Formats: sequence, C-alpha cells, structure tokens
Amino acid sequence: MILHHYPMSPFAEKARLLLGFKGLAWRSVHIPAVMPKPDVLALTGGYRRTPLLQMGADIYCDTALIADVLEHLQPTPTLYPAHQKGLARVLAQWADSTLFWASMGYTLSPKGAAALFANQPPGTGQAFAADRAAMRGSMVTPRPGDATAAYRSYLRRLSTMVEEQPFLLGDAPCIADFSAYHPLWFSRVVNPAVAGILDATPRVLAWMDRIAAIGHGQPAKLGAAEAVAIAAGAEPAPLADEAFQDEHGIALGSRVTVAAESFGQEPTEGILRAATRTRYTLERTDDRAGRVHVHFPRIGYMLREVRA
Ligand SMILES: N[C@@H](CCC(=O)N[C@@H](CS)C(=O)NCC(=O)O)C(=O)O
Repeated sequence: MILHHYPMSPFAEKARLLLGFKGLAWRSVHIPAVMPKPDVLALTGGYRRTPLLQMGADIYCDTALIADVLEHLQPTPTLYPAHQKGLARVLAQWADSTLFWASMGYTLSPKGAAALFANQPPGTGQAFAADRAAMRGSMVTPRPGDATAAYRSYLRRLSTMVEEQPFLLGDAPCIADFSAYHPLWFSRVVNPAVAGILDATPRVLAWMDRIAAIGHGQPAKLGAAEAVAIAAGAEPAPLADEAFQDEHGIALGSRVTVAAESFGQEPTEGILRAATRTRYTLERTDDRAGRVHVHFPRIGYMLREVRA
C-alpha cells in the first residue's frame, strides 16, 4: 500500500491517520504540493489532488474512497459504526467540504498565509496562491472574515459533540472524526501562528489530542519513480463482481472522463470498466505506468462520455 502525499496537506493527514487507525503497513511517497506533478499524472492520467492510494496498478483517488478501501481490507476497528453509518458519512461529508473551506479561509487569510510561508524560499507563497486560485476556477469559497465567523461557530458545534463522549459519535473514533480533524490540524499544527482560534474550545483541543494519539503507523519511504515502476510491473486487481449501475446512459467499455465537481477539475480519461453503486473504475495505459485502473468515488465527481 503506497500513499502519495506531502506533509502539510490536510486531506493527506486524514489518510495518514486512517492508515494508523487501521494498523496497516504503508509506504510513503512525497509528491509536490503544486503543479507540475509528472509522477502523479503518470499514475492518474489527469487527477492531481492529494492524496492518492496506490496498490500495485490500482490507483484510488479521494479520501472518501480511500477510507472505504481501507475498511474493506481491514474491517476492524470500523470507520462506520453500526446504526450510525448514515450519520457518520453525512457528518464526514460536511467536514470535508464546509468545515474544510471555513478552516482554509481562516488559516490561509492574508495574515495566516504570510505566517505560513514566512520561512519558505521567496516566491513559495505566491506560487502556492496562484496554483490554488487556478484549482478553484469559478468556485466560490468563503472570504476570510466570513470564513472565520463560520469556523468559530463550527468549533463550538464540535465542542458540544465531545462534551459527554470522547469522540464525535461515541466512545470510538469513526470516519466523521477523521474528516473533522484534518481541517483543524491545518490551523493548529501546520500554521501554529493562527492556532489561537482553538483556545475558545478546550474540549475540541482535548479531542484533537485523542485523534493525534492514533498516529500514522509505520510508513517506509519510497521514491515516486519507484512507485511508478511498481505500477508498471503490476496488473490491475480483478474487479469485484459488483452490479453495473448506469445513471448516465454510458455503457461499460465506453471512453469517458471523470473529473472533480469543483477544485482541481483536471479530468482523467480512460475506458469505463466499472460503475458500481459508489465508484467508477477507469482503465488507462500510460507510457511509464503501463495499464492501470484509476478508481474514483461517484459522489463529488462528474462522469462524461468522450465522443469520437
Ligand atoms: N475530496 C478530496 C479533496 C482532496 C484535496 O482537495 N486535497 C488538497 C490538499 S489537502 C489538494 O489536492 N490540493 C492541491 C494539491 O495537492 O495538488 C479528498 O477527499 O481526497
């Protein structure tokens, strides 16, 4: 199992903690935080967001799908507690989107960004800002003042959830905890100059300490070129015999693209090999990585047919 990520990425922190929670051994490939990302694109064919999970010639995009894959491989401890599966997933989706963008608007406000990039080589902050502005395109994200007000409210809401229980939905962490943790970790750990906002909610800080204690397990370092060579030397895993769910009038075997609905919409193009209730699988052949399967969740992604 290979995670492609970089240290300061919040969604990567979510994935690292998921791997730690599941007690799975993994290899760590550091990828660039901004474009260009030739080794990432050799594997995905277009998708550039962070992180990716690679298993041989299978590439899993998006932490929602990565969480499902890890749950399948290692069902205990579970990320989706019985009787609370729906609630856990809905709360996780809110945290990965609304809470995440409130935290970004606050943590990367002009003052926050200046602090974050203060010790970096000149131009790093500007290059990062330009890369992320291009990724946002026409997407509207909350402005710093609005984001900060919302973030304070969300922190109070999270605080009430851990008043009488150690984790958001009970005695054990679930997917919602991992999704809610990483945007706050970005403010507290990655950009400590702005961490003061968390002081108003000490219960949230104590909950964060409990999540951080889960750790990342024991990653072993791997080079990006070696990871691409591993894909080239492997065949995609046989697809599970899951029912084809056609919502688009696009047959299996069609040439398609899959792209994120917002933020980083670079499409991946390939042959549609599976469209289950929850995910798409595209087959593509890359000069360096060979024949790979790139997997995406349905939620948050757009499937389109490529017409000749
Ligand atoms: N829904 C995606 C979101 C991933 C995402 O937005 N990641 C950020 C980093 S935290 C990103 O891709 N930033 C640009 C980049 O790393 O190239 C997921 O759950 O994986």
